[in-house]
Amino acid sequence: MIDDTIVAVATAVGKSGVGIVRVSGKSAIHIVNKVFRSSSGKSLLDLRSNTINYGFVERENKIIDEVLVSLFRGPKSYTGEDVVEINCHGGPIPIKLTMELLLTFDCRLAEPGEFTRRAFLNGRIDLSQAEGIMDIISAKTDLSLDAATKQVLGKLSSMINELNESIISSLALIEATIDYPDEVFESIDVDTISNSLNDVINELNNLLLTAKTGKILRDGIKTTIVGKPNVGKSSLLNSLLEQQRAIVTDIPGTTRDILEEQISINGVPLVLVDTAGIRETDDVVERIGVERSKSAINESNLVLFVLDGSKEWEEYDQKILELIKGKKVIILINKLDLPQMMDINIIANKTGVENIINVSIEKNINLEELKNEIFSMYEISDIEDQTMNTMITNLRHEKAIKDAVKNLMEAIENIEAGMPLDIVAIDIKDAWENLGKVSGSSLNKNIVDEIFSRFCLGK
Ligand SMILES: Nc1nc2c(ncn2[C@@H]2O[C@H](COP(=O)(O)OP(=O)(O)OP(=O)(O)O)[C@@H](O)[C@H]2O)c(=O)[nH]1
Ligand SMILES: [Mg+2]
Repeated sequence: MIDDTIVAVATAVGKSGVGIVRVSGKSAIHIVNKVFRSSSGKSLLDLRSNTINYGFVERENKIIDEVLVSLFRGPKSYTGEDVVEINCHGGPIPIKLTMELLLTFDCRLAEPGEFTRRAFLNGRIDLSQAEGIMDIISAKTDLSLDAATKQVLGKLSSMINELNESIISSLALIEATIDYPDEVFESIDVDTISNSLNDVINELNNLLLTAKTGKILRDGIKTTIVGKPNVGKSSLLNSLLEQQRAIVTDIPGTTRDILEEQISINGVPLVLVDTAGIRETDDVVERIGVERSKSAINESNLVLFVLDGSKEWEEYDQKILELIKGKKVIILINKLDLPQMMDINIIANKTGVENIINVSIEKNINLEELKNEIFSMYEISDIEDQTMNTMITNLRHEKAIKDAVKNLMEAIENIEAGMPLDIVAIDIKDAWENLGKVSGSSLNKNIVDEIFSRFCLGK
């Protein structure tokens, strides 16, 4: 039973139209009532649920801020408890003073994700819905948002719950046979059970097929731009971003540190990383930049290797090629507007890379082809169609479902091999438990705590 009251700022820090202080728990209404004077003269305790009330936050009869207070009485609230939201003016000082004042009463600062954790513990939402809420907040594109919203609306949960129901039915049949071997269930129908489990496996496998695209939508494709100094890496970042974000000059070694920006290509999020040109250098700052470029390569899903087509392939191009071995790579032979010293076929032979495009970043030649290449590489051309269906976007869900499929396959194998039914029952129970991890029903407290600790403050 949760019996303390929590408070946090629910909006981002900085200047804005409004800043919201959120209070949830048994004493939420009582506490806010002590600091809020409504213009109607009514006590917050007497006001109806789901109302917005105009008034003032006051400390010892002195006005701190003019506010709107939203009142939600539990259980029909975000957390399932009494929730009060104070809409202050969005400056840091009114919010800070209101927070300080509230904390002089019987409440404490919320931990990250604690409001949503309470919603989960009070049965308002399950874990996958809670994770979906976080994904909505950090959605990178409209399509990512779409997938997250579906998760919050419980599409994944209800599908998983249905499959778990079916697993339970099979388990019940087996358990009955174990408990009452001489009764009606004397001869268990092996085919019925394995068919039913097979249906569940098929559905889960279909769901697993969506995981690759789902993860791309949620996390984005981390794309690192590498190459020697002066080949046009920062120009590429600027061109894809359609803004002059990175400094571009004709001096080799312009970019010293890595620069990260996000773009959307037809709804697919790309996390673009511009790096310092890789070469041997005595300059300490540049050397650190080069080291950072190398670790950015390791962390990326896709590498865009930029070459200067107006120059010949040389030692540093070769060295970079070795650094990006094993990565998904697209080579861009840049500066197509200048006389060319590189031949696309020779570069293909030299590097073994299949995806090579001649471009001029400055003159915007063939950059559309680069986008198409990324699309076909990740098989995401039909991404909008895919998002119509229920998707898995979360690694944790993917693992739980994969484990459940494994358990069910073992169960079928054992049942068909005529193994004792109590052994089969163990596999089926494991499958049920693994699927339950998606909604959080079968997770222990530590794991749940760990998941919510990754949420942001005030949510
Ligand atoms: N002719 C021509 N010049 C280009 C093209 N793309 C970039 N450049 C020029 O190449 C020079 C280097 O461009 P940057 O984008 O700064 O190169 P970089 O790879 O980021 O260089 P470092 O940050 O030093 O590693 C600039 O003078 C650009 O204007 C192109 O397509 N054609
Ligand atoms: Mg640069």
